[in-house]
Parts: sequence; C-alpha cells; structure tokens
Amino acid sequence: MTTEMKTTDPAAAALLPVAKREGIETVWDRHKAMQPQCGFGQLGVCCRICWKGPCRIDPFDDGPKRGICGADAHTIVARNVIRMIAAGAAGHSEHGRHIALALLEVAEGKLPAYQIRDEAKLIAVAGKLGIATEAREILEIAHDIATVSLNDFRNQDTATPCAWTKATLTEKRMEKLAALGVLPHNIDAVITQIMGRTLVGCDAEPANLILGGIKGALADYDGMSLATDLSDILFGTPAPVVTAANLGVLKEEAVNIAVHGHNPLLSEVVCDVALQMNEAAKQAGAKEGINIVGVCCTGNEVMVRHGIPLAANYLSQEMVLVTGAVDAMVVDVQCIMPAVSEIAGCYHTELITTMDENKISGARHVSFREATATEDARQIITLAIDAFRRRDAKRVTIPDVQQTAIVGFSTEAIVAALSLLDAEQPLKPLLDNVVNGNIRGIALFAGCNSTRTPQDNSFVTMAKALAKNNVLLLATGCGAGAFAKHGMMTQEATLAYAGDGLKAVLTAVGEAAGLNGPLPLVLHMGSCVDNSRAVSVAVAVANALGVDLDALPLVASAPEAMSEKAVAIGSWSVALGIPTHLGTMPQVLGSSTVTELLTETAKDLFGGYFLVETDPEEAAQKLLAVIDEKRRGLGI
Ligand code: BF8
Ligand code: SF4
Repeated sequence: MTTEMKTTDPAAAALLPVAKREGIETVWDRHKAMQPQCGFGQLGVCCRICWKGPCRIDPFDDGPKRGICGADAHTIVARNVIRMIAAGAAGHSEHGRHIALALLEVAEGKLPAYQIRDEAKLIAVAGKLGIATEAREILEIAHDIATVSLNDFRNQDTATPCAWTKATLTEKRMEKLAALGVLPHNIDAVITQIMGRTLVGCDAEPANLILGGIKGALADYDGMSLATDLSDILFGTPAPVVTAANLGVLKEEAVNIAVHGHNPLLSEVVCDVALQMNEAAKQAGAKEGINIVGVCCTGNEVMVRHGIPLAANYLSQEMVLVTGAVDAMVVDVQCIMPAVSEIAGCYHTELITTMDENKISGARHVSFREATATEDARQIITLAIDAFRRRDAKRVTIPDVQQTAIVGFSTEAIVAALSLLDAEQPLKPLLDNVVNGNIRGIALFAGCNSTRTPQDNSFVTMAKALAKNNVLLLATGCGAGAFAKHGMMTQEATLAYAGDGLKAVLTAVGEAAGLNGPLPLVLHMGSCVDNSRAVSVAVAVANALGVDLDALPLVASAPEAMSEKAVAIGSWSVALGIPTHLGTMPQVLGSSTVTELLTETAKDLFGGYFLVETDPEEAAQKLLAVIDEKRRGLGI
C-alpha cells in the first residue's frame, strides 16, 4: 500500500478521474495541497487560547519551552486535547438533547410526525432508569423518561451522577469512576467546566486537566447513551435487515436523495414522506420513484433501522455528488464537508441545510422544526424532484459497485439471536464460546476516515487479521460504513475470513436465526452515538461473569480517527476500562507527560488505555496480545 494511495474503496477510486476531468477538487487534492502540515499542531504544542499568542513550544531544539504566559508543553497539550473532548461531548449530547426534547413533546401530544414506535424498548428503558411502568399510560412513561434524560443536562447536585451513566455501567465501574472524581453530574456543566478551566491562567496541571477531560468524555458517553435509546423508542430498535452499500445504490431512473449528517429526527420523516411522494417523482419522469440513500451517521441510523442503503462514509461524501446522479443532498449536523456546497454547485444537485445552527455558504436552507417536520420534509422532497428535472443524463456516472450488507445488530438483536440457542440464558452461548476460546475476544471498530491513511484500508486489514484469529467484530460509524462497502457484512465474508472457532459460533447463531448460514463477519451496531450499544453488550457480559469491564477480552479500535467526537469516544472507552487503539497519530505527542497519562497511567487508574499504532497489521497483532493478556487475567 503506497502512501500515495487515496482510497481502497473501488467506487470512490472509479470517480477520481471523473472529478479530475470535471475540474472538481476533492478532499485528497486538498490534503496534498496542505503538505507539509504544521509539525507543532501535529504534536499539540501550539496554543491559541489567548491573544498574546499564538505560542508554540519547540519540542526538539533550543526554541521556547514555555508560552508567553508560562504554560509549558504539557499544559498546552492537555488543554488542547480536553477542549477537543468538550467539543465532541457537545456534539453528541446536543444530538441527545434534541431527541430528548422531541420525546418530551411527543409525550405531551405535540408532534404529529412522530410516535412511540417501540413500546417494548420504552418499558425496558424505564426499567433501567428506575421509572415505574405498572398500570401507567405509555405517554406518561415516555414523559418521565424524557424528564429524567433532560435532568442529565440540568442537575446541579455534584454528588448525584448523571442518570444514564449510572443506569448503564457496572457497579464496580461506577465505584471506580466516583473514587477518581470523574463521574459527570450534568453534561452541560461538565462541558462548560472544561472550557472554563482551560482559559488563559487557569488549570495548569496536566493530570488534573486530563481527569477533567475524562469527566467530559463520560458526559459524552451519557449524552450518546440517551441519544441511542431514545431514538430507538421513537424510531424503532434496529433488527437484522439486508441492504446494500456503496455508490452503486444510486439509481439512474430515480430521484436520488442523500441524507447526510447525524440526527435521525429529520431523516426519519424524509423516509416516511418519500413513500407518499413516490408518485410525484414518477410523474416527473423518475421511473423508479424516490431513492433515499445515506451518508455518514445519518446514513447509519436509517440503514440499521430501515435498511436504507448507504452510499458513502465520511471520506467519499464528495464522490456521492460527483456521480452527477444526486438530486438533493440533505444535511443536518456534523461531518459535512463544506466542500460539498461547491461540488453540488457544479451539478444540478440541491444541497439543503436544515439546522439553523449548521448552515453552509451556497446551500439552500430549509429550517427544520419537529412541529412542522412533515411539511419540511415535503418541501425538501419537492426541491429534489424539481432538481431531478434539471439533471443532465450525460454527466451521470454511477459506478457499478455495491455490496450486500446485513446490518442492524442492536444489543437487543444480538441477545434475541443468542436466545435462539438458549432461551433461558441468552448470554450463555456467547460466554461459553469466549471461555472455550472459539471466540478469543471481542473488538469494537469505531470512528472515522482520515486522509492520513488510504480510505477504509486500516479497517479492512485489521478486521481480516482479527477475524482469522477468532475475534468477534462489532462496528459503528464510518468504520461500519467501511465494512459495509467492502463486503465484510456478508455471510460470504464470514466463510472467507473467520477462523474456525468464530465461524462455528457465527454459523450456529445464523442457522438458529434461519439465515441458512452464518451471521455476517462484522456486526453493524449503528452510528457513532450507537457505540453505547457495544457498551451495553460488554456490561451484560461483565455482569454475567461477575467482573468489571477492564477484565474482559475486549478492545476498541478507531484506526482512521479524525473528529473531536472520536477523541471523546476514545477517552470514555479508556475510562470504561477498554484498551483502545488509535491508527492515526493523536495530537498529544508534544507532551511526554500527557502521552504517558493516556497510554500508561490510565492503565493503572482505569484498566483502559490508548494504544497507538499506525500500521494496521501491527495494530491487529498488538490487539491480539492485549486480548490474550486479558484472557490470562480471567484464567481462561
Ligand atoms: O459520528 S465516524 S467521520 S460521520 S465522527 Fe463523522 Fe467520524 Fe464518520 Fe459519524 Ni463519527
Ligand atoms: Fe500563549 Fe499562554 Fe496565551 Fe496560550 S494562553 S496563547 S501559551 S500566552
């Protein structure tokens, strides 16, 4: 694999010459133009926190060792990284708040476009949060759930931890986090505190800063946990569904609408309303009606819940437009490259922003409100149909590349599949197979794509190496997108790449589930906020074994991480006791103290720690060694 290689995604690669011919600049062109990138920034030693700066510490030669205020490299690096965590936590928890507020209004009978679609999940969530359900109306229970969730943004009693964190972790983990003083009591307060303590002239002790960051990361966990479960209540809990991934899911004969971003509140209604407007699309000449496809995590949300095909993960979002076949790209929040505006402008494509706090120059803005969701979705789809009429067939290039993907493995779906083997104790088959070594360990792949590595390559390389060694693979976010596009969420992939033990287990469960073959090699759990699903599987396993999370042969990996949200997720993963691999260089290496805190000290405090390895083959071997160490610890 040459460092020159941009992507291992054949569909994206097929469109690179088209982009070139059309004079369209891509993320890879801009990456190249950005070289060489700033070494100070890469090491995390550049500070712009006040206007006496920017200051930068010279880590090698005899340049300045302190900023103008006297902050050293350790303080600067620690402040920078925890501000990233705060931003990530803000993103995920804003998403969670949005859903919680919607649930509250649904409970008050105010939002006609939404309903409680999963009452069983609602009852289960109420049980988890200690909310009474006996002889109560569903909407009343929903109201309580929304109120308890929103209280995680309101509580001022620092001795009372956030409800969702408390409800979803092991008792031992709660005790450990409480003893370290890192349990969040209020998501907003914790994020605010990070911003406050990192102002010029505040917290200057690296370890104290990092612990503050860990608290922020746990606030991120809390926000995403409630985002996931409340979304399930409103839109349904994912169950296995067969769909497809990659640019070949676009259709020449359809009005193609790409939903992109993160929050399912809008995309769900777009999917619903599209069904009603199919005829209008056909009348406009689209023989196949409306075709909704997903990009990034909005894509994952509708993919795992409804089997909507996924067109692209993060790094190839521009290529979706370069097909010339997209009539509207509808975006909400997060991970939308501003570049899509210019590319949409090269075609007939309507780029539609929908959230008032997330606009892009050159895009059309349709202000989305839950109260008028149906009308808003209708307006958006009408714009797409109008754009379809303007589509230039000569400029359409849809690569004939797509892979089948069996997706939708929520915790509930996994437990349901396992219960076909043992109805009384559904987790037992999983535990037995971990103990007997058929399953050597479990790896959760999460996180983004980055131009620092050939797109998707690290995910696929690592997954093959781990599967061969009988590691059960879970995935979320753009990692899941990568696996879906590369055919790793198929039964064929299990047959081709799984070691004998893993193959036997996946086959036993798959056969019991009536799939006439194994489960797919990688289980798609959903979007990035759905990382909380992987925690709930891990907590169930830990509780069944009577151990804490850090004892499990469980690892996480973000081989192509880039977003501040990934920094937040990685940090709570460490705090929960999970050894967490990063395949891109984190911007902390300018401080030996911070690096040691995150890779060594964390191990003593939490049992989890960061492990950095940019070579995917090496990384897989290192994770196998970690898994074996954990197995020895359990005496298995
Ligand atoms: O939340 S994996 S590039 S799309 S940040 Fe973004 Fe990263 Fe993708 Fe989803 Ni997650
Ligand atoms: Fe420089 Fe200190 Fe200001 Fe940072 S806070 S820019 S190190 S003077």
